[in-house]
Amino acid sequence: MEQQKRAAAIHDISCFGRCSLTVALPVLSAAGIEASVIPTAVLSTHTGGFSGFTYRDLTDDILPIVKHWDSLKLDFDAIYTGFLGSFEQIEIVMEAIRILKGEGTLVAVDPVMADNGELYSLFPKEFPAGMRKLCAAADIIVPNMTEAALLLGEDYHEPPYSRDEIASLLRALCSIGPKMAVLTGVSYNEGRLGAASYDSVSGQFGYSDAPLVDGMYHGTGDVFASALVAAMLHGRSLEGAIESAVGFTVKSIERSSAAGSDRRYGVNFEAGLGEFAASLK
Ligand code: PXL
Repeated sequence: MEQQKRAAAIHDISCFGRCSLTVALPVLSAAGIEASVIPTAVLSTHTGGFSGFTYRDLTDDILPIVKHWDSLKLDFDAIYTGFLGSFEQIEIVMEAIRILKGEGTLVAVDPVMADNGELYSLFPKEFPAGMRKLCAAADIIVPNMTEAALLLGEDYHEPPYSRDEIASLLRALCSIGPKMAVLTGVSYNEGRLGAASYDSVSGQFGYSDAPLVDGMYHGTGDVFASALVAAMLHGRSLEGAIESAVGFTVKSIERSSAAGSDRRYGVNFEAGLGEFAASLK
């Protein structure tokens, strides 16, 4: 019997609007991975399109949780970080990684901070420089095109992109420190959207895409990155993992689009969990 994998997911809890931990936990669990959590903040909803949301910052809780886990000598096959609740949490999460990372732990950092060319208004302008340091401590990072531009101090532009441009962005992202980089929101042709990957150790590039479903649904970056981490913990190659994550994400978007759901509520990934889990066996 193969040993069950264990992951620590470090994200906020947005109580309504599927994203961050309300996505990461079910995706990891459905994939048979034991999921532990460190919540970075608790919000009544995510910040994308709702007004009046509550916000409880959990910065002071993170290291006590980590230190208690350390005293229990817990080990993790993956540490997967996403939305952080404050600028100070960047250093704190780096410390958490130093404490919890063991030999063979996959450290996946989704530098959640921006979209559509804009830094989230919640974050100070120093945030991307801080996030760059956290990315340096990762094995794999999963920025969208806006986050990649901010991490590299480059200008963002709308798609389409050229293959050369994406290849040079991926190389530059790996030169920050991670062995692997995955870029989301990559479109080479109008009407298609996907993700591109680069493994700086093997030198291999990958790309997977699908027909674009019109409009932007909230939480899709978290659906994608959670599925990517799950697939990698199941031993998929980086290219295999992006293909699996793109498929899972696109089908989730298609379901919500067909149902005419509110884009702020996130996507119906739940109906695809069984198929996703079976595909990893
Ligand atoms: O899906 C990214 C995300 C996570 N958590 C919170 C957010 C966002 C994006 O807006 O607001 C609280």
